[in-house]
Amino acid sequence: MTTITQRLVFAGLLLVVGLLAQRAQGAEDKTLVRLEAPASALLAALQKEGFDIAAYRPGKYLDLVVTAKERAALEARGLAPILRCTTEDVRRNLGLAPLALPGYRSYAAVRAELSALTAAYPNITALYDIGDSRGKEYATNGMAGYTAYQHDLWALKVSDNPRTEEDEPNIFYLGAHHAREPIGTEIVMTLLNLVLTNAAFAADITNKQIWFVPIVNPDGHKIVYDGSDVWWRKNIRDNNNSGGWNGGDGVDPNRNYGFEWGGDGASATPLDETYRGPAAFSEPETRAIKTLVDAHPFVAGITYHSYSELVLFPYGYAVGMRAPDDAALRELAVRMALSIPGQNGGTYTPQASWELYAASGVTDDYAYGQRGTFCYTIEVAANEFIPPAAQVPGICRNNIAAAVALLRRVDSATLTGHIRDAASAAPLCATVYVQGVDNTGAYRAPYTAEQTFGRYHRFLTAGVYAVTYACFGYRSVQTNAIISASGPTIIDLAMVSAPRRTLAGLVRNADTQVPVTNALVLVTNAPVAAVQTDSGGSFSVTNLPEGMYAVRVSAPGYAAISMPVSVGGSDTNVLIALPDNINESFEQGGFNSLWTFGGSTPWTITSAQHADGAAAARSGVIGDNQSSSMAAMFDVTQAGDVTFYLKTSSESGYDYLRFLVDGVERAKWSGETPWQQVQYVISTGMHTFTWHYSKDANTVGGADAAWVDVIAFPAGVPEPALLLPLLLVLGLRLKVLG
Ligand code: 0X9
Ligand code: ZN
Repeated sequence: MTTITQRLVFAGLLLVVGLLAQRAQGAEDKTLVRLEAPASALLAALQKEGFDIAAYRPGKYLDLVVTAKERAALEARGLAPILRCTTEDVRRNLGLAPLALPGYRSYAAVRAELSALTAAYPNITALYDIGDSRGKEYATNGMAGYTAYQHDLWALKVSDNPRTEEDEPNIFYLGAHHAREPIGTEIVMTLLNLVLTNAAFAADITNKQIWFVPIVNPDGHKIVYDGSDVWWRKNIRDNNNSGGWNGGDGVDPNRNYGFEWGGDGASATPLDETYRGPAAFSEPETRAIKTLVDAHPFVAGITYHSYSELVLFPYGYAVGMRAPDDAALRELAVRMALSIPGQNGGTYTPQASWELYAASGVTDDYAYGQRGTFCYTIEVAANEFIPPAAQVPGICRNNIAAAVALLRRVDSATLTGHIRDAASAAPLCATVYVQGVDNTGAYRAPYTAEQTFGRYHRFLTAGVYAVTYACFGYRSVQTNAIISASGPTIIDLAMVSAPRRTLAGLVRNADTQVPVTNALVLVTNAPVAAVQTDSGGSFSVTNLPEGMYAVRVSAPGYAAISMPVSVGGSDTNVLIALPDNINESFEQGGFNSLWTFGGSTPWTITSAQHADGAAAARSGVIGDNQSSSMAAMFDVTQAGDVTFYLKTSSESGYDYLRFLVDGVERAKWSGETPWQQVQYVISTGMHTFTWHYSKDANTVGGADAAWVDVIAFPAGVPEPALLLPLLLVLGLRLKVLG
């Protein structure tokens, strides 16, 4: 129960909070400034300090949106920011007072135009409400501060039979993820009008399904369009629970997608312009795009941003992340970029997104990494987010050829066809695996045929490829495909189901030969349930189609092992010998001879944190730009897993615990992570396992440490640390001699 005084105090507090919020909103004017010939480390340093990065051309310029205070701070450290654009300039370019130029469409204008086009072309258009904006969600939930922000996200589909999902490739064009980049909306609307009114697109309308989403972030678009804040970038998530939009709010929609969400170049701090949100797809706007992209097999798409005249392709989530389809992605990027004239001469520049800067949780990484869509980010305009109204039609016109090249990409150098069951002709979601493409580069979800028609599309570069079609329960098919730039290559397939067999086996202790009860047997590459061994150590997996399988066997107290099993012409019987596991729980008060240490400080044993027992290993106390690592060397005699528990308390996104096998990173963690168990597959042979904690140039987060506990090594023989230097020397000798 509250008293009157409590209520008055509460009301007073609300008033103060409201006033503060208003001040934050109105008080700080911003400008766009340029740092010329930026040093190579400058971008990362300013990003980390939370500066609002507008554009970057390595060695040429780094543009920032700054307050007067931030600008002075740049000057104080010897940098020379050059004024490029004031708020007044942007307002003028937008067509806001004092100069009223009609240059950009409002949300209402876009909405009305979509309706008018739908009415004018009823046979080839369908308008879909694909979701609510953040503001509409709040208003619907009764929050009075958001009644002015009740927006829907609109998608207009152009195709013959537009309300039917047809056996035709889908292509999308998205605009205005970022509020201050309304030119994306103008380009998408230009393309839409062009496709509908120009007879040259008749064939595209007949044989493709083209989707236009002119405004992905309508709440933010309104804030800029109204002139409330022409520098606004994000959506309007109420980060500070003030009940209305103000300067402390918003999630960057282009950091909120659920592929590698929460990685590099995305901030965990709500005040930052690149705030990633509290979780992947936490925002209704990105969820709406996810739903759209997941519901249709898009072959290609463009998401329009501004500025700096770039054509960017996946991946972008971390530096050096080459996509498996890099060659084909790059080929189209180059073609598109060369077709777009720059405003000051030349053409757009093609590059992988990560070559610009690492940014995780972006649209194109999700569409490509999860769905296989050739998705591009095009940064239009030369010099500013919002070019003068008079330049908008020219920029839009200049971008048409590239958009059309993407639209028609499917008509050349594509492997396509249908995959069906030979007996029933039912469509099959088979995986289409291309040798030399799918086994290179960073992870991407496997390409599969879609489920309604069994149709698949693979964009490739011209050449000859070995292709494997695989579908659980069917005999795999291998073939060669000749891909040429002059048109698609069609391979239709009728897959034959494989005979079912039983995989049976006996699991025994490798030393004593005693049967192992309750061992878990899992066929890792087939959708079948795990089975357990009975009291006699026996197991059987029935109804398994003939094929090659990876079988993982584990039991408490034993090392987990993985083995390939070929289930062939008759039922298969396997004998499995489980070796004892080698466990390291750090309970003996010191490190045994297995361990070596590196970096500036060795790891220690602590009782303050532990996943089991009373102790765990903890990284050494280190300073900025230092590291602390511990390593163990192991001769793995049977392929299997290494598992361990870890915990970190560090500066999120900068200070990391890394786990490396033979110097190659398997995973990294930072920030406040509770104890968690992880598992990595290890092949046979001599391996070095390293746990490495390191700090960047500044800042301490949390306890500034990492902990590791309960390591279960794969089956094998530990190599005592004393041997390590000896082996290295021997290795060197042998090399010199040989
Ligand atoms: O940072 C962004 O979201 C995009 N630039 S913008 O100025 N329009 O905000 C670029 C995203 C490109 N993708 C990656 N670098 N990963
Ligand atoms: Zn943008």
